[in-house]
Amino acid sequence: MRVIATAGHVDHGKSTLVQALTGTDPDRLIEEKRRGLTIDLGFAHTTVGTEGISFVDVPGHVRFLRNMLAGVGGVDACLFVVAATEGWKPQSEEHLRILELLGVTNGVVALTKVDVLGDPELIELAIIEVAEHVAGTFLAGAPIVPVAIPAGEGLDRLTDELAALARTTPAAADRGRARLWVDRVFAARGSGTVVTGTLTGGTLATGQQVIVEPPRLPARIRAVQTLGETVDRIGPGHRVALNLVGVDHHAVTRGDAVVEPDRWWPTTRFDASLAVLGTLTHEVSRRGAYLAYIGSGEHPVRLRVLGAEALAPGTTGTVRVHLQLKPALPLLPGDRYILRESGRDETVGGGEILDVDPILPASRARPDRRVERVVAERGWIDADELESRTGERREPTVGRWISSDDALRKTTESLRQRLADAGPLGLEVGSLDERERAVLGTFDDVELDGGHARTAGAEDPLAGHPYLAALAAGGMSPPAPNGVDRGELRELVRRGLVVERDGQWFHADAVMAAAELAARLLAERPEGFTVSEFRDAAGVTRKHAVPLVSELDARGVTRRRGDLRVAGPRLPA
Ligand SMILES: Nc1nc2c(ncn2[C@@H]2O[C@H](COP(=O)(O)OP(=O)(O)O)[C@@H](O)[C@H]2O)c(=O)[nH]1
Ligand SMILES: [Mg+2]
Repeated sequence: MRVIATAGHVDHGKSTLVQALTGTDPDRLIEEKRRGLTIDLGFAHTTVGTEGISFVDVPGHVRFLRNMLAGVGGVDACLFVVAATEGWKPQSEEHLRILELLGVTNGVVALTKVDVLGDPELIELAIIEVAEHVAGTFLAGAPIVPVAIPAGEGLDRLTDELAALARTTPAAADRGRARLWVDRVFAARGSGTVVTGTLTGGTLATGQQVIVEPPRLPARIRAVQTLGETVDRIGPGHRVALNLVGVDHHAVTRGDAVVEPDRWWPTTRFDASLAVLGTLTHEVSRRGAYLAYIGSGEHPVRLRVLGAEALAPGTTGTVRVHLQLKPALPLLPGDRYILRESGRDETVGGGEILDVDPILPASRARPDRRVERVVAERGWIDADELESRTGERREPTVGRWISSDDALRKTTESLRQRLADAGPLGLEVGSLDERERAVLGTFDDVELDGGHARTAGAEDPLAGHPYLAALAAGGMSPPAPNGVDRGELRELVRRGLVVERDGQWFHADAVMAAAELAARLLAERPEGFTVSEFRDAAGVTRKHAVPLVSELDARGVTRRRGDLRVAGPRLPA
């Protein structure tokens, strides 16, 4: 299956040709039939040889160019129509430029109305003229097939050429990321909202949850149709109608997109390349009322030329595009757009979207399509975030993060430095951000202990802590921890080297000595001892005797009975 758009000046025979090839009149509106003029997009399909072709028939009249633009996004190839009687006309030129800017690379040309022209020599001349106009474009060398539609002349050959076109045009790419730019919305009797479009990028299936952007409306696909048939699922490169549950048809408009939830990063501004048409008679700068045609939509935009003030006709540069009405569009690098100037009503050029989430100020932005640039500008980016912004999945560098080499090196170096500078306790892991923690996890010489990270094998600096020595020397009347780092003190307590009770700090050995003293006292007086008796026996003041005795109670060495301490279950023998 290939989706092929018609193109060419008004009245040159596009719709008549589609009808002749498919048997379906693409002009479906009453007004179109009355005026004999295509206003909006028309659709028809046929099979040539073994290949299915869906035609998107576009209006040729300049007044309906926006409808033409809504139809040509996502098509695989074009059927370019030029009437032999009139030859190359303004919208022949404009449509060709637009298709080229949109990245269409394949097509055939039909030279219509050769029956009116009659003279074979004039027909030859008309073919040569068309060949000259398409020289240097993607249509250079494409077959130019003379046809006389009323008599059916040339239609067999055109059909053969279309079959060859369908065979040689690459199938629409499947990136596992479906997007359907909506070109029609209507309410189907009894079944809610139906949207149609050319499906690109991936597969959609019945029952699937989707989201309509930019209104950001969740919906479920109740039914999928293509070529008038109901199917369970449909891949890229097809004309598709989706029956959506959960959205009102008034809430969806042409230009919206149906996408899978959570996979996109809808944006209201982007950086893009801009190729300015050589036929333009003036430079392109930020001054001007511009319209950007993206997907099937038309959006007023503000423009900032990057790295220069203006772009001359025939040159290509980069621009930052701000969507003025702030619709957040689900875009990806590689998407094409067309830029028109609404004041002058002229096509200015077009290009490729390069960055859907530009983070550098316009003065410094140098966008291109490289994923590495997106990573480098940020240093660190979550793998899912990177995918939503580039459409590409990259293996995380550490944890769920992808980092530039530079950012990883800087983080590694600073972590190493901080570990070295951390002092006896080690580096507090809680003080690190998520990325630093992920990098720390890759150091295999680092051990984690009580929320601190220390280089393994390094001698335990707390063992020789000066306060420990002072406490040991003080015995049961130790010095207060004046000037001792609170974190270090906490760590000494946590490791059981120091005991804290009621605001007093003791060496663990002093508590052991107190327990032995209690055992001796109780051997003498099994009925119990008072705090004062303990104080006198230990040769300390009340300040230390009270917390020591409470520590013994807490440990079960002693038990309190009135004013006395009696033997507890853990009294040393
Ligand atoms: N005699 C003759 N008339 C043609 C031919 N192709 C198109 N026409 C007529 O040209 C007019 C415009 O055709 P239409 O398909 O509406 O042009 P479009 O605007 O390009 O879609 C119609 O009246 C057609 O019948 C042709 O090959 N020979
Ligand atoms: Mg038409």
